[in-house]
Amino acid sequence: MKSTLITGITGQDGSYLAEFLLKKGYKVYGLKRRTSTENNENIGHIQNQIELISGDLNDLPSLIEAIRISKPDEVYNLGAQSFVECSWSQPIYTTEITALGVTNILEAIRLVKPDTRFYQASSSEMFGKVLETPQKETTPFYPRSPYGVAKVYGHWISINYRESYNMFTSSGILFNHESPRRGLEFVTRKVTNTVAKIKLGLEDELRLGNLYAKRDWGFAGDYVEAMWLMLQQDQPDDYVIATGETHTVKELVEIAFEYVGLDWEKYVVTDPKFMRPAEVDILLGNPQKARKHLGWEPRVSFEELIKMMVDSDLAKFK
Ligand code: NAP
Ligand code: F7E
Repeated sequence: MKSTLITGITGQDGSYLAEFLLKKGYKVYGLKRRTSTENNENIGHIQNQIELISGDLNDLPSLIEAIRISKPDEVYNLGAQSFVECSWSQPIYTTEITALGVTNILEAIRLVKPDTRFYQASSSEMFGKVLETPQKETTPFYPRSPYGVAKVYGHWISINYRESYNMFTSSGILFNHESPRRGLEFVTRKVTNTVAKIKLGLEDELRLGNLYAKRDWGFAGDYVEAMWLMLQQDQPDDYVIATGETHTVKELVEIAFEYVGLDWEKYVVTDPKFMRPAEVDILLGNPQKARKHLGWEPRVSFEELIKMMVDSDLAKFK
């Protein structure tokens, strides 16, 4: 039985990946930081099948201990301060977890079990003020937020450990991926959650920032399979994971309101509070390499994704 350690197991991707690896027959360990109240909403349904280890990406001894306990064949480093907007209000903290945290977990692996295969959760936010469209593995990075800068560090330190120590480290440059388990502050879930509330008479407006930003949005359940595929290859490498389609925030809003039979223009209010100091205007990924080498394809379309999320939020409030 293969053993795996997932950092960020309580998050959106961590929970889908844990489910996926359990189905593949893995023994699944998850690193979980201490919180004052329970936040096991995403993993409650599989909690008796996984083993949680207390630790923090900012605390090297706890990571060393987690590697000792789990003796992993594969580590998936999904833990991060992942909300771009928050990275301006907490830039040092974001750097400590999202950038330096990667070195901490790589060091723990190098010291305890260097033959472990390692996945780093890199991000399309590294492309930022894009230097070419669509973006692919060779597109130069131009991050636009402290989060994006931290992810560039995490990406390069993973490559550096591959080249310095011959460790098996692969990075997935994942474009935005969403699901009913997405955090409520991210725009897709903010929209679907508020649309559900408006439909049920629990809310009367939706306040948003830039409606014209474009993103390449896919379904998180599809994307975790690509993470696993990267670690099953003969050689470590880096891959763009995306749908190859881009849509504006406005299109997302239109689909969600139309699905419940409401006119979005009656409810959406533009609020400067949600505008960013530096915006990423357009992201559009080219997933050719993943298609060719991993045989990976996204399955859920943009429209299906939004409808799935609206349905889930409606069911929750009903
Ligand atoms: P998420 O839902 O925000 O989950 C982040 C996870 O990291 C949570 O489990 C969180 O734990 C954990 N975490 C935060 N600080 C930590 C710390 N100091 N020590 C240990 N764990 C910590 O993010 P996601 O959407 O699942 O994304 C997974 C990874 O992919 C992240 O690295 C993200 O930056 C990256 N990524 C995401 C996307 C996307 O579109 N979703 C795209 C590209 C890359 P708590 O539950 O305790 O907060
Ligand atoms: O914003 C615009 C906002 O916060 C998307 C993370 O998973 O994907 C995610 O980062 C767009 C931006 O995601 C609101 O300005 C308008 O242009 O949902 P988001 P993100 O910043 O793209 C990448 C790939 C990651 O790696 C990150 O971890 O939507 N927008 N109005 C808004 N965004 C939010 N959050 N809230 C608004 O009210």
